[in-house]
Amino acid sequence: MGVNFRNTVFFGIASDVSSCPDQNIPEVVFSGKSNAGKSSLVNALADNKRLARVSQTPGKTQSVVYFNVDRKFYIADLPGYGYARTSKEKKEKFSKLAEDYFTSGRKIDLVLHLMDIRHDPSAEDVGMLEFLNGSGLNYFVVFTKCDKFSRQQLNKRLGELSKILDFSEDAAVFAVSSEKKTGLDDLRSAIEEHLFG
Ligand SMILES: Nc1nc2c(ncn2[C@@H]2O[C@H](COP(=O)(O)OP(=O)(O)OP(=O)(O)O)[C@@H](O)[C@H]2O)c(=O)[nH]1
Ligand SMILES: [Mg+2]
Repeated sequence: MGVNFRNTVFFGIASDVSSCPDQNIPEVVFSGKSNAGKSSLVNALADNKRLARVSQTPGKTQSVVYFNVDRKFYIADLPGYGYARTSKEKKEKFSKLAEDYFTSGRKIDLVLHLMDIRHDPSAEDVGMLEFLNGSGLNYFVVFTKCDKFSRQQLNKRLGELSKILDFSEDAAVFAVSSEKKTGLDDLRSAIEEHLFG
């Protein structure tokens, strides 16, 4: 089919599940803790730094942000959990939106669960993977910010993480750097293969 990831455009935002767009094409959901690098990965995959808002301030993405990739599928960039700039109320709202997303009955073709490779997975990450394992949803585990490690450190770290985390046996695991643009081709191909292969 040949997905041109460079042809990715902003599609819209939704601040609750009922205002999410109609699903006429497949959907790939990016989930993970605030600051994990979700928005950066959207930009890196599309090779366009101006697409999704990235910030030093965690909690930037407060709604579901949709991107249309080459008119072939949507990326839904979920609000990161575990952080709120403002108030407790807002924090609960953000995480509720992320939670609701998976139980709303919306058709999700693939979940990319992102985790910063430098940090040990949070309780939410562990919970999310448990949920994914039991949900029947297809997911990829994506470790981000791998530029912080040498190749050797990276392999060691991946070994450690696979002991800490309960990946489903056929879950695909990727190691990427949005900054150094490594691991992106593998991830693009795997997404395309999963959706259209
Ligand atoms: N070194 C390095 N830093 C990265 C990488 N990807 C993202 N970052 C940094 O991590 C921070 C958070 O990135 P975002 O992409 O905004 O993270 P997010 O998951 O979208 O965060 P929320 O929108 O708060 O949920 C920013 O300061 C990025 O520059 C990477 O591959 N390498
Ligand atoms: Mg973001």
